[in-house]
Amino acid sequence: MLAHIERADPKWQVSHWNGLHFNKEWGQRIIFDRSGARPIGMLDASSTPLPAFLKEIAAAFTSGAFLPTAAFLPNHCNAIRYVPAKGHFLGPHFDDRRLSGELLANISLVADATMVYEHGTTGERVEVLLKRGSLQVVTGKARYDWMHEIPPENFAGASRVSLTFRRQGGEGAQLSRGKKKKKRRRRDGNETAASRKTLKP
Ligand SMILES: O=C(O)CCC(=O)C(=O)O
Repeated sequence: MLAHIERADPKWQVSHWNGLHFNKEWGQRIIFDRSGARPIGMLDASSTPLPAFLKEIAAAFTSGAFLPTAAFLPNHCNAIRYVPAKGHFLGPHFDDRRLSGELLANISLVADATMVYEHGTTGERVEVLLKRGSLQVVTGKARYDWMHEIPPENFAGASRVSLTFRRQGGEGAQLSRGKKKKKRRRRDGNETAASRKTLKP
């Protein structure tokens, strides 16, 4: 799996979106405009639709054995490579409900890490150990009411790679949500704690 991720285009890019790390992504892209958010087609012709190795991975957890992912049809995936020595981390965020549906499926590779969930209203914090090789499924309240983050000190190894599958646009994504609050939303496709408070689940 790792070799596929490394080899597949596009190349890793330094990302400052929700923290600092390397990122690459495949599949359906969404942009925001005056009408909210809408699909604008694929990220780039060479890497989309989802490469075969990602479809194979998704098929493994959407084949029926793993509920609630049985009906999940991901059309977008991003990989993140964290190198703690470079100060990498995942900043606290909600995945933007205008972009993707309720279900997020996330695979941890190379090393364990501890993700911290923080309730958007109460500030309650819960730690979730993401074991190397594990699949995390985020849905319901965990998806909409709790931010998630991985602080720099929460990586157990010298590097960690994750794959996150989503259904961008289409059913489930609430494309017109937050339209009136546009100025308080980030253009890069995620919700901050402040902007999240302006939305209802
Ligand atoms: O690295 C992870 O496990 C989570 C990644 C994530 O939350 C994201 O890509 O939005």
